[in-house]
Amino acid sequence: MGEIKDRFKAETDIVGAEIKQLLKEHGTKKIGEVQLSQVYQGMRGITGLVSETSLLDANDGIRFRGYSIPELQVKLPKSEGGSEPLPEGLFLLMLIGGLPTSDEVQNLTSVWQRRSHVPNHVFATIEALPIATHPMTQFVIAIMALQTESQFSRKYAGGLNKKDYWEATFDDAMDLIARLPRVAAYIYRRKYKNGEHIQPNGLLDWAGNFAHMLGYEDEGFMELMRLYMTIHADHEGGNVSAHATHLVGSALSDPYLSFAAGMNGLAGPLHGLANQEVIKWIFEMREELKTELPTKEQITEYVKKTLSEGKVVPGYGHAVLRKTDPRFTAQMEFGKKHMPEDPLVQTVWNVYEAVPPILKSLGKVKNPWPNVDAHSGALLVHYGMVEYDFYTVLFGVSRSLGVLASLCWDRALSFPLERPKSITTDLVKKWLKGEEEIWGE
Ligand code: NMX
Ligand code: MLT
Repeated sequence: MGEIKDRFKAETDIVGAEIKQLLKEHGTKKIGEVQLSQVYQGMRGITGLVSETSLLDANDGIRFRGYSIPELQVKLPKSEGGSEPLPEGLFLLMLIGGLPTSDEVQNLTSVWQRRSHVPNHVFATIEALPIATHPMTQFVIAIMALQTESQFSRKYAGGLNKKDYWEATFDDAMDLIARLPRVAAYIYRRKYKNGEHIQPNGLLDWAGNFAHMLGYEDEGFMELMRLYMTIHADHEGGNVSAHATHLVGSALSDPYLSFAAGMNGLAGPLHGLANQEVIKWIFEMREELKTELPTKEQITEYVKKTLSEGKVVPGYGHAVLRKTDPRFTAQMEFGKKHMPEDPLVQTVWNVYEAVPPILKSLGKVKNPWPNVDAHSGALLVHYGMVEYDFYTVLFGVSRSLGVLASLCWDRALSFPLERPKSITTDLVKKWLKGEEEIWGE
């Protein structure tokens, strides 16, 4: 653990010094102009954040410290006999910056195992909720219950020197990531498996142990979890869960409070909840059409019906991407390798052929291609995880890796409170008439 922390500190010191110099020399350089429409329309295209862990290209998709998903599938360490990357490796890459060795990854697995204890009051808090409570709500409440363990919060209350914020943040991030699989598995087993809980297996990696605690021992499912936890981990800094975590963290709210905020954002249907919406939509389509494998023509009609009801087609479109999401492609490759004959998986592929031309024909959808959520559910159903309300929790466990690594960087680089300026339409009207100025012009 000490070694990871020391390497992180050394790396952030170097980058921190570079940023200082860079701002000294180029701090007044403009990187874009803001149009009025962008202010009203979700700040699309406004560059306003720094997030060191990953970068999204509209056409190429996500790169983690410069590496694409197919590259990481080759270069990151795997479990013995496995072929999918271990998410521990991705975390080290995002946190420190270089490709880790197998020994480093194994060491992190052990560190997280040692830090994975979840206090009883967290389970008691979950138990106090009605069983019908959505798993994402249970997840967020459990994270809030875990906040009693925050070292940052305790140390800050005791008078923490600014220069030590990063270390308490780092310790909280490690503890929280280590504990999340146990919390998530507890919610799953409580809600769907009669409360028959499964103890952790200390011989397994972080994602493998998560699969085990969920109750899935199939090696195929464990491999899926390794891939799933890797590809959902980060999507640069502007997506709702990453941005919310960063924003709340900028108030020096501790990592538990900040991550819970991010997870509340992930629980929205336009963000992470889309993974449950996709499979629900496909199940409803199959039910209505009374077939396991609808034809492309039938899918086309069903998509048109969805749109005519004023709904979005879940799993399609993106605020930044303008091509098929490489995370969709990685899952499609997994499906081709492990379950090419599965009718649900084939349906996902048929939907992929049917939807883009229809969305294109609307003329307003900027990206008609599938995102990560269009595929994930069908792979999970294949291994028997049919409880789709739970899917966003899986996304959330994975997302902790990126947003908490980023939060460590935020504190190490001493990023300030985030506080953009807002305006009113009344001010805009006066500004357009030349009667008032907009601050910052
Ligand atoms: N189905 C129907 N209409 C769509 C879709 C879609 N999949 N995607 C975009 N549009 C509409 C959008 O609602 C908007 O319509 P209007 O002007 O009537 O309000 C118009 O197209 C322009 O939107 P865009 O600029 O293309 O998309 P935006 O950046 O605003 O939103 C999403 C991005 C992801 C919110 C949007 O594409 C969407 O709602 N997709 C479906 C939900 C989904 O899959 N979300 C998961 C995203 C990935 N994740 O995990 O977070
Ligand atoms: C994500 O993974 O966060 C989503 O693709 C949404 C986004 O990037 O805006």
